[in-house]
Amino acid sequence: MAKTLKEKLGELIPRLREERATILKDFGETQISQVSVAQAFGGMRGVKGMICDTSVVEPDKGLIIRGRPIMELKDRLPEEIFWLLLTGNLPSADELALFQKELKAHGEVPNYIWKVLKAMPKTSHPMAMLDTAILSMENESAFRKRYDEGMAKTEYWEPTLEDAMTILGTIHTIAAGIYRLKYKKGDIIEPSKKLDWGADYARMLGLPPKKGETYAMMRLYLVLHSDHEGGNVSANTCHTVGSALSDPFYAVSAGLNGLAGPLHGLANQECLNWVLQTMEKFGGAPSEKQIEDYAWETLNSGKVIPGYGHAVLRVTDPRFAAFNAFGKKYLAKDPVFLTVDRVFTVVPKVLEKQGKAKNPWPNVDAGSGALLYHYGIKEFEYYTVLFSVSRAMGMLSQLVLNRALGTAITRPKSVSTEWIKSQTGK
Ligand code: HAX
Repeated sequence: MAKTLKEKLGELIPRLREERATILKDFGETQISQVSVAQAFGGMRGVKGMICDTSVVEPDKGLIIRGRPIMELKDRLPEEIFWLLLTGNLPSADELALFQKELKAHGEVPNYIWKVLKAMPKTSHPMAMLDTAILSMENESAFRKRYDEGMAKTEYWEPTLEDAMTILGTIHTIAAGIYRLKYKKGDIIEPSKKLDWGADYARMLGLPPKKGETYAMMRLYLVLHSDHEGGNVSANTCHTVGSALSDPFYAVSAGLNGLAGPLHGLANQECLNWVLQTMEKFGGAPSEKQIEDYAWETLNSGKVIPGYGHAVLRVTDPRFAAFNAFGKKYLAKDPVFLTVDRVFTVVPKVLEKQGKAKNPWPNVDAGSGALLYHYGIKEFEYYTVLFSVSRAMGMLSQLVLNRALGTAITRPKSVSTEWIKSQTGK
């Protein structure tokens, strides 16, 4: 008989705890990283100081989830990815069906969430709306209730998983509701009993299915954005807040607040904006020369070119490549997609010539917007909400594992500039 995710984790967690105890006992004093003054001033880039088992990002390969390069996973369902992130294996067909059923059973959005959202200013950013909704839903937290009743540390992961199911079961419905409220698209659409998570999100947004293409695009989008190891702003913030035993509603809402920054998740809204600006300036899909001129204009005015560069990656992001391949298959003649594709030919050369960015290649945000735009989501300030629905899987799987392994409260040591000067003799 198929096992539930909780049963699977219940079998796995004792082994993980044992492994961690052995590593700490045998290698606890082994050095794995050093920190330079530049790293201390520079966002701790490259400092190895935390554990994340759900995925790794290799500078020359990109995202690898549990040993599988993201390109191998691009045709999977997001629900399979969540299971993989947590357990290290893909679910069987029966396990997947059971998990999807469970997720739907957690799918009711409390009515007060819609009231909170409707009370927000009409000009609120959709990310502020999503983060507020998730935070407001803290009222539902199983973790908080169990903690208040008094639970053993070894049980922390169980209500964390329960909260994760509640967040994942509802976040796509909330996100779709925000879209329809904010952009006056009509009544909020109720979740379906039949469709999978990704397809249902597309349906609740009110997008025409276009023979299932829209559903396929949404599944791909949700798979590609699901996780990006533990040190990025949203994952790291969620981890830090969760490490204080704040429940998943607090932690995920906090992580999403980080995702709302233009150097992180908001880059996708900035990115399509930049592409549309070039199109507006040149009256349609611009030529390579026109894109080159506009890229220099952007750089010379002291701005970054959104969608390019990365703190870790040093090659074209495979997630960009996956979006680009989808675009070439289904919307090759779309002028916005054509422009994105042309920007890809031109901008890396411009950034290389400028010589500042360590990575001149596109990241995930450079490619996703053209697809969303094509399938009818024209309000690009909404794009980070789509990213958030997906990234909730990564943040939540990391949270559950950290509670299972009893990861300590985050507390790195900061030093003062005076201390740095005293160490360097200046
Ligand atoms: N355009 C212009 N300049 C860029 C650049 C770009 N796309 N990418 C990097 N640079 C510049 C940096 O601003 C920095 O300049 P200063 O020395 O004047 O400060 C210099 O090149 C070195 O930066 P880096 O070491 O290559 O990059 P960082 O690790 O500091 O930053 C960023 C990584 C992703 C924030 C950066 O590449 C950037 O701002 N890119 C554009 C915004 C973007 O696409 N963000 C999304 C990233 C993916 C993500 O997290 N999505 O959620």
